[in-house]
Amino acid sequence: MERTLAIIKPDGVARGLVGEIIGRLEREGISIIAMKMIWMTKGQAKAFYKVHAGKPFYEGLTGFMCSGPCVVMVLEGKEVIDTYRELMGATDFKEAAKGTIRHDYATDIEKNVVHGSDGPRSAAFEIAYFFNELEILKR
Ligand code: IDP
Ligand code: MG
Repeated sequence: MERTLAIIKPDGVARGLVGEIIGRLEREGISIIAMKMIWMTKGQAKAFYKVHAGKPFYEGLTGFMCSGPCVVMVLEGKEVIDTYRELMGATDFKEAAKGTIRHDYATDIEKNVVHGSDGPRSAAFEIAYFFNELEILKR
């Protein structure tokens, strides 16, 4: 079993896509083992996205991530990191496969509706960034 961090970003929450995105996870058979709503400060967004520090989109991305509430979730399943990234679609929504979240809903590469960890190391860092062990279901 693997875990990954998923975020419904401020554009997804503001546009009323929370139910739609969670429905897609449930229909895929992915287990949600932790979930909450947060509104990050700029400092929290910058530390979360520190791997992108120095890139041209870092300021815009972190400003956007603290512009409104997000839903953060821990997902669990077999190969869930890749399965969820497939559900999200490519970073550039114009290249995202039909039927993916970004293909269907993204309007701007800086926003992108959803976030997902890109590997086991980033998943471990990102889950611990938002959740302590008491907040994650054990089954
Ligand atoms: P990912 O979200 O598909 O893992 P990353 O390359 O990790 O993509 O980028 C993180 C986030 O930064 C993206 O989801 C998107 O919001 C933003 N981003 C990535 N590339 C660009 C870009 O070229 N212009 C503006 N924003 C970008
Ligand atoms: Mg990424």
